[in-house]
Amino acid sequence: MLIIGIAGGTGCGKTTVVEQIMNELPEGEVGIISQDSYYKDTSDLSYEERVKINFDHPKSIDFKLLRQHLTTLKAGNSIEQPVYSFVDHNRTKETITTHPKHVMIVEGILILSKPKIRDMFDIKIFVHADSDERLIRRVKRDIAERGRDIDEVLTRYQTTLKPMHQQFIEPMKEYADLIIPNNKYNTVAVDIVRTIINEKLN
Ligand code: UZR
Ligand code: MG
Repeated sequence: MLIIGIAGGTGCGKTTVVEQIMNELPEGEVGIISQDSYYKDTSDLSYEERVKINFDHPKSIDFKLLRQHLTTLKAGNSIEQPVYSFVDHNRTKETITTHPKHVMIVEGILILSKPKIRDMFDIKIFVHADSDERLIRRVKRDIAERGRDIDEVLTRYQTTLKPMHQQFIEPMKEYADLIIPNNKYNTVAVDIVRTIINEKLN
């Protein structure tokens, strides 16, 4: 099994890069794990309390469960990947059965921040986009898809997203094998990653 970790700040285009990598690869050979699925269960908190959680700090993620799941997949067994709701800021009751594949992609803002997780990746990728690009994408997405308003998004960006990015995300570039410049969608970089994966599959 080849495990690829894809990190990068919010709005850098991780999800798009992953989708493009998966496109054209043989169907059923590549699996995906999203860090978002591993936000800690916060059912014991009220909605008002959950909104105040710092979702950009590594401590909001259940890395223990993520590591357990990666180990299980590596051993050839399936896992029940939790499903997260950004609207409720909480884990849902559903899970997605995720089967081990020849290639597993793990994506998320903080996935390179823990050495034990980092060491499980065969290839570590950091997707870079300038902070203004990321903010623009974040504003558009949170309003369109995650039920936020502009004030909420901008305040969160200034008070939380930016400082957490500087502290926990940007420094992880140091551990990357590959940094994808993604201010504009980067087809060449995606082709390169796809080629590496295809080589492993053959
Ligand atoms: P990407 N996030 C939420 O907006 N709500 C939640 O309940 C949990 C997470 C956000 C999180 C982070 N920060 O910036 C982003 N906040 O999801 C990571 N607030 O997702 O890499 O797709 O931007
Ligand atoms: Mg994403």
